[in-house]
Amino acid sequence: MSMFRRTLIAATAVAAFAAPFASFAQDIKPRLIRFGYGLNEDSNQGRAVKLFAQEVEKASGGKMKVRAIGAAALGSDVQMQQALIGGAQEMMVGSTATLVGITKEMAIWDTPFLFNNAKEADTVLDGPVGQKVMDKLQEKGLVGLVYWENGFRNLTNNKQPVAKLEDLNGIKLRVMQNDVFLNSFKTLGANAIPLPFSELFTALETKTVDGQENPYNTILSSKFYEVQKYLTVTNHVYSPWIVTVSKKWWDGLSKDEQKVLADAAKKSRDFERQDTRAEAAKALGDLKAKGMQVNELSPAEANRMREKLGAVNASIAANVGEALWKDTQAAVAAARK
Ligand code: TK8
Repeated sequence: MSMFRRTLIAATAVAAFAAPFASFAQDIKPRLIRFGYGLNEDSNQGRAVKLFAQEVEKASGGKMKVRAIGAAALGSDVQMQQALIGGAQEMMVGSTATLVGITKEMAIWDTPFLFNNAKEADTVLDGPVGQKVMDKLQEKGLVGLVYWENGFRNLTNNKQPVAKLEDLNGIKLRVMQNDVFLNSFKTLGANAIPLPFSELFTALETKTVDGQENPYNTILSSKFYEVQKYLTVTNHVYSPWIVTVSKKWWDGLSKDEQKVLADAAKKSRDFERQDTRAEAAKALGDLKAKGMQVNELSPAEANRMREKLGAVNASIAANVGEALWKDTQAAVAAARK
């Protein structure tokens, strides 16, 4: 056997052996990633974090380990954001709405009735406008990786069925800690009370508040049906979740390590959206079966609500900047074509 052939065989053997363990040849160190989230482990959020963890372990040859910590055990969205900024926690997922205090541009996603369907949301969030808003986080010590779907939000309460605007009068309604949500529901006549999600179940149970608004998936996975009788189909806003990383920590990672996280985040996004949509499609039936009384708004009442909520648009545009407001409207119009 010639020297050349022998070398070739040896090289091929090494390549064949090394291929499945390609990550070992990469610049990857042992890393522990504390990944916090607010919902229960048994939720669309929990399932997607689990998938992310598996993908990271696989792609890093087991070197990078994700410790998933749900049910707000590491704190509310706002508390975790601060931990990421300070470098005390590596990753989290939560609503974009809870980031508005840090990055005001995030409020663009709180525009009532911005998207008519999930396809429009995906197109705009994954497009240049979504990226631009996400990149704004870097100035504040956070790196955004992907948007996940929280979903279209619907109203529940324990007082009475909400069939018309006036039925909201005086209802103590928990809203996210964010001025757009606060103003939106004040405008509709509710007594809007900002609270972190982690305190919501107890607040409903003890009747500190009468109602709340969240996607069907969350109403189901957080067992709000145990403490809420009435559900009104309002779809008043599409709520994204966003996966974020501590910039302090991210900047110390190698390019290969950053790529492992970015790729796994994309996989988790695609999985999460599918899983969430499949669950949402049957969740309303499940909630009825659990005893919730569900009503839809008449087209006339839905229009009244839409028109009233239009009043908050001007202040959103002023807060996020007219340029971003216009770019977003144009991106939505293009996605609609
Ligand atoms: C979970 C929250 C939740 C949001 C809310 O941490 O607060 O109502 O919808 O998903 O981010």
